Amino acid sequence: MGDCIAAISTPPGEGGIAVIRVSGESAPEIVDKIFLSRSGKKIREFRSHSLNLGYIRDENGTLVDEVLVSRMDAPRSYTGENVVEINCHGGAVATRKCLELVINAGARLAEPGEFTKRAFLNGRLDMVQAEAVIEIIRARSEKALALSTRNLTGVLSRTLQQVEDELIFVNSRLEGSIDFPEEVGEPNWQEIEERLQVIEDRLQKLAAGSKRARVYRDGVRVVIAGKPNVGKSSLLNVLAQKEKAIVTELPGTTRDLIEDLIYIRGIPVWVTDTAGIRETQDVIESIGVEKTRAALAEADIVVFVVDASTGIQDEDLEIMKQIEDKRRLVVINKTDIQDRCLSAEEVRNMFSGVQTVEISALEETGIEELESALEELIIGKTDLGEAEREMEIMTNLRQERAIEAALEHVRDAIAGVKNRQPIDGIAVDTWGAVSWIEEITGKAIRTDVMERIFADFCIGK
Ligand SMILES: Nc1nc2c(ncn2[C@@H]2O[C@H](COP(=O)(O)OP(=O)(O)O)[C@@H](O)[C@H]2O)c(=O)[nH]1
Ligand SMILES: [Mg+2]
Repeated sequence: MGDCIAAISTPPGEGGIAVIRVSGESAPEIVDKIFLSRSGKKIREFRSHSLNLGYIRDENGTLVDEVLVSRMDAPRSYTGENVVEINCHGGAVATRKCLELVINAGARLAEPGEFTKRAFLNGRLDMVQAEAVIEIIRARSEKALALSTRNLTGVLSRTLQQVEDELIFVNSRLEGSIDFPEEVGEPNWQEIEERLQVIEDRLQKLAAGSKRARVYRDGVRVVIAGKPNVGKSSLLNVLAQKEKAIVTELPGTTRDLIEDLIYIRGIPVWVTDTAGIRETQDVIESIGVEKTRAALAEADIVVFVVDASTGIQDEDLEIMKQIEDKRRLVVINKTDIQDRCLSAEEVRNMFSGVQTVEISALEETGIEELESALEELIIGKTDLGEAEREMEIMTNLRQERAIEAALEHVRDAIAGVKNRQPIDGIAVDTWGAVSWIEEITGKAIRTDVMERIFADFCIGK
């Protein structure tokens, strides 16, 4: 540390503006070497957190770009160090040239994530917040973005802090009894157990909430299945709001898998339209049917489409058998046709109470209901209480594993208390839980883990 780093912090390519971020003790002096302000002032003389117009010039005094320069003094900056940001006109060549001049003036090119790493090391962000920065950059839906932003503001950190405080309190009771058996005596086992149970409950809710939140980041695979001509491709087109798949009145039109990313109530959903499953002599169609089987095996959720105008036929029964162990939903399509011969009740009776939704892909009715049913199938119940929503927190795999590990230690500790095991064994578990929590927040993170996390960032962040 200590040296001054620089990078282009805006995405590559042409844009309205590009920002070069320079961070380090000597950032103002370095940029001063190449900056000529309109007011004639040096950057050092600017007020902190103000914008100043001027020019970047090269070694020969030639002007490279007209820029706005801001200075943010330590510790009130992104990294917690002195930061100077140069807002260039977005041209790729001029921006690169400015960066080159900053480097020649004494800064070093930043590594991926190095700005955020410095923010962490300077205590501006904890590890959860630093990781939230990655998630925010990558968020693919508004809901995912909102959940990650909550982490940046410290919701997860605060929750973990409370759990840690509770654990440390329990520990102090246990250690007191270990270190001063004469004075302190036996711990109050009932109190310890109750407190541990509260901790278990919180961690448990956190684990469940983060699994739910993960769906918003990673999305799910939904496969539309059914016999030929029931309206699978029509349904995909309605969901995707575009003509993604070819629709004809000929059975066996769709032969290849057709996939699209759509958003259902903020959840990224990869929907796959498949070839209708049936016995066929057509070589191409039979390859399609094979692919369909493979897609079904990988699906998180299967939307099984049946045709209200034909009723349930042997082919439908066959398909239902193939998806028996899947999370699924039966969509009764073509309900616009007058002489329909299939009711939702019949379907439920036939398929042991499976959930049904009636739609018409042609007239686009029932689509709202279908989306609600899918949302519920994907994230479980949707009428969550305030407390459960609070626990809907974006975690990544590392954090999720650490929460699970902490939870396991707490459960072992509770079992230990119940079975009146030796105090020091129980204390080992409660300390174990603490150390997993500190691994998440970064208080006790290993250097190699930290390096790996920041390496995941892009340059300029
Ligand atoms: N009346 C009616 N016809 C539909 C509906 N959905 C699809 N179709 C028609 O059914 C035929 C087959 O549709 P398609 O989407 O290609 O079915 P797929 O083979 O399951 O993909 C086409 O002629 C569609 O226009 C619907 O809701 N109502
Ligand atoms: Mg089709």
